[in-house]
Amino acid sequence: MTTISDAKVLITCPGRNYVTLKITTSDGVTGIGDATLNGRELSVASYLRDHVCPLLLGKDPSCIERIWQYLYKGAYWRRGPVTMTAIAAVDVALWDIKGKQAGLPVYQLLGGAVRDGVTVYGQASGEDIPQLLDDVGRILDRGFRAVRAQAAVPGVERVYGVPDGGRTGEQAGGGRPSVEGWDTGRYLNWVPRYMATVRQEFGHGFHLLHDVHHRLTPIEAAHLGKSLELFRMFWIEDPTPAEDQEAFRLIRQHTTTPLAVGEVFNSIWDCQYLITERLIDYIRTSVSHAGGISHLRKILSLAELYGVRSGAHGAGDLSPVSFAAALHVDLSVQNFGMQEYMEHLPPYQDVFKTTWTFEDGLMHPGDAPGIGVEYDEEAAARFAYDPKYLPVNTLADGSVHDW
Ligand code: CS2
Ligand code: MG
Repeated sequence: MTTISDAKVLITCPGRNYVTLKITTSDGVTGIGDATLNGRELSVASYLRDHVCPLLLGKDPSCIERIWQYLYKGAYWRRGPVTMTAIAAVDVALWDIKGKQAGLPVYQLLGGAVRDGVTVYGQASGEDIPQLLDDVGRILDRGFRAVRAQAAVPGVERVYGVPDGGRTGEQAGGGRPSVEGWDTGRYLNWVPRYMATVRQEFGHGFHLLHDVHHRLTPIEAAHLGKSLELFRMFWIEDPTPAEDQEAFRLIRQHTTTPLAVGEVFNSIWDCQYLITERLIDYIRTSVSHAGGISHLRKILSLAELYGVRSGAHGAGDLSPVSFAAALHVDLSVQNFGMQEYMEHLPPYQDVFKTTWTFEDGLMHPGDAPGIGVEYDEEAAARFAYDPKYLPVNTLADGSVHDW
């Protein structure tokens, strides 16, 4: 019988930190999974290295669901971002191995493609409205059919989604977490103004999205949703901190702007209420933070019953392995909605050799057996781990606010 003969954790920082699990079988097949949890990378690395890798040795790599249940139920302590990211890394590495053994891309093992390609949204931002408009134009010129728009808010020093120094998607920094400010009133006044100019300038022939990043109260989110209705948003994302799930009922009673949530969720139990009560339109859990391909498929099957579509998180702090895995899932589920594409920063491609393609706004994971990403360990060794934190948000009185 083929068994797992090695499982090791690889950490590298080609521009940003990525943790990768590499599993090797007794007949020499390797598979990789993303274990990156931005700003808390070493806890997942230790969870895997100290507690999971030793348990994998000698197991049959073909039993993906059985190993998943062994790690989930066997730990006794359940859920949480660290545990579920670690389990996800094992799951994706095992799907990668299964694909390579079968000589098939993973999406074929998941039932095959239900669409030609995966619609992804590009990221547009600006320090002011003219800059934002330029950026939206640039994204549309590249062929994207969907754009997320985020602009700086006059009077607020730094705002989520507007990169400092032009490194789109890079938010973590060295030393102690940087402190950003927040002002809900200014934000609520400003967003409809810039969305109006985006629609005036570019029309309605593309999907427009926006990430609120958990910053509003339910009634403020309801107000934002109403004020954006004319601009027909594809979604507003994370309008409120989603620990309070009943809040979405209030938002929904007031607005027809579609709601997306879930990037900080890590299990089907976090999604169940919002889905079954039909309080959201898109569920944004990711492969790498929600238990891997096996668990995400269960979440999406539940969502399909209730007309909720997928919208997987695809920030640059999820490694190319995670992004490729998401493309395989997106291609194979009926209730796909939209995939985020934040584009990884160079020199990531020194380490991660990918096979995905982007054409006319659609992505495809490629037809290489497995996930379609190879990891260059020699190159990875050149980029040492670099501790970084996400920013913290404070209000004018110094109290901490959701970032
Ligand atoms: C996000 C992320 O992509 C998104 O929608 O909200 O940028 C998020 O802030 C990061 O993944 C945090 O590490
Ligand atoms: Mg987000």
